[in-house]
Amino acid sequence: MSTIERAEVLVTSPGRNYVTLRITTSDGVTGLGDATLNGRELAVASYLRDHLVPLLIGRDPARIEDTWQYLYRGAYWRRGPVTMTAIAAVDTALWDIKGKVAGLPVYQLLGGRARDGVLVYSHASGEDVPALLDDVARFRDLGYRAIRAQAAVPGIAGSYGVRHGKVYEPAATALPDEQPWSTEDYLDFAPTYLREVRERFGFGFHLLHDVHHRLSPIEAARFGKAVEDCRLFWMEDPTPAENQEAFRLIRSHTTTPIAVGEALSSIWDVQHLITEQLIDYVRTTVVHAGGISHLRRIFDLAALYQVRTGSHGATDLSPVTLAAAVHVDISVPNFGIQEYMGYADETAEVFHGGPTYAGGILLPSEEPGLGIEYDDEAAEKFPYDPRYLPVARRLDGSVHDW
Ligand code: GCO
Ligand code: MG
Repeated sequence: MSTIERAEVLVTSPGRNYVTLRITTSDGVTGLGDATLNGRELAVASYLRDHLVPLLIGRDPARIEDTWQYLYRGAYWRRGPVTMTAIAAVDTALWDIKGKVAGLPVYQLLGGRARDGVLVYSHASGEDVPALLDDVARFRDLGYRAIRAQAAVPGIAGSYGVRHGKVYEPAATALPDEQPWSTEDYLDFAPTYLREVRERFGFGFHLLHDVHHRLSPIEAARFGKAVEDCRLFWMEDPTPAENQEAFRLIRSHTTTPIAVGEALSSIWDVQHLITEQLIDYVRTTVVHAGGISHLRRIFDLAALYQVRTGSHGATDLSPVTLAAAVHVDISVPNFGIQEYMGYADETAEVFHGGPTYAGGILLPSEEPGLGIEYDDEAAEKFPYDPRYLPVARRLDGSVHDW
């Protein structure tokens, strides 16, 4: 029997910080799993290195579900982003190994293609409305069929979602940047630019918007109503989702579809959102929600309630997660859309391969396993670089949800 012989935790910063788990079997097969938790990277690296790696050595790499249950139940302490990200890395690496051993891409192990390709959305943004409109035009020219639109709120420095340079990167400072926030100004402004996007470009593509947890339930209801004529694909994270009940109130006021889940890490965190049909899209993904095995479980639950998938795919999720997500996306019946922002040029020096983009669609690699390789030599050029996400403060100085 093949056994797990080695498990290495690899930390590198090619454009941004990534934590990767590489498992090697006694037969010399390797598998990769992403373990990146933005701004808390080393907590997961330690969880893996100090607590999970010793448990993996000598185990049968083929027993993915058993290993998942062993690590989850065996921890005694349940859920939480650090635990679920660490377990996700192990699970993903074992799926990669299983694919390589079988000589099949992972999506074939998950049941094969349920569709021809994976619809993606990317991020258009601007410091003002003309800049946003130019950026939307650019993504239309690149063939995107779905585009997220965010513009800086006038007078609010560092508004969420605005790209500076080639890639959007909010974790940009060695200590958290404190950024101002005004709900009143946002609520007055955001619907106007979303409408301008529709007026200029029409309705022949999907338009998305991320509220990024900033509103109260009744404010979110007002926002959703205000943008109904823009026919958004979704409004994302209108309120912080710890309060699952809040979405009932939002829902009772608006038909704007709701997407939630990028900051949630288990099926229990999204249980009521799904079973009470309080959302339309569940945004959990491989790296933060327990890996391919657990994500499939969430998506199957969602399918029962006509909730579709819309996995998180920001740049702080490594190319290993993107590759794994696309294998899942192409194989599940209730796929909705996949976020895809692209990566910094340096990232491709470390992570080779992965899905290919054409005309608004991603296709999974046809290589056995996930189809991603890690370049140790290149990784060494990019040492860990501590970065934090910003913190938001209301204009009266109190802390808000960033
Ligand atoms: C998104 C997300 C990201 C998060 C980031 C936090 O929809 O892409 O909201 O931009 O802010 O992943 O680390
Ligand atoms: Mg988001």
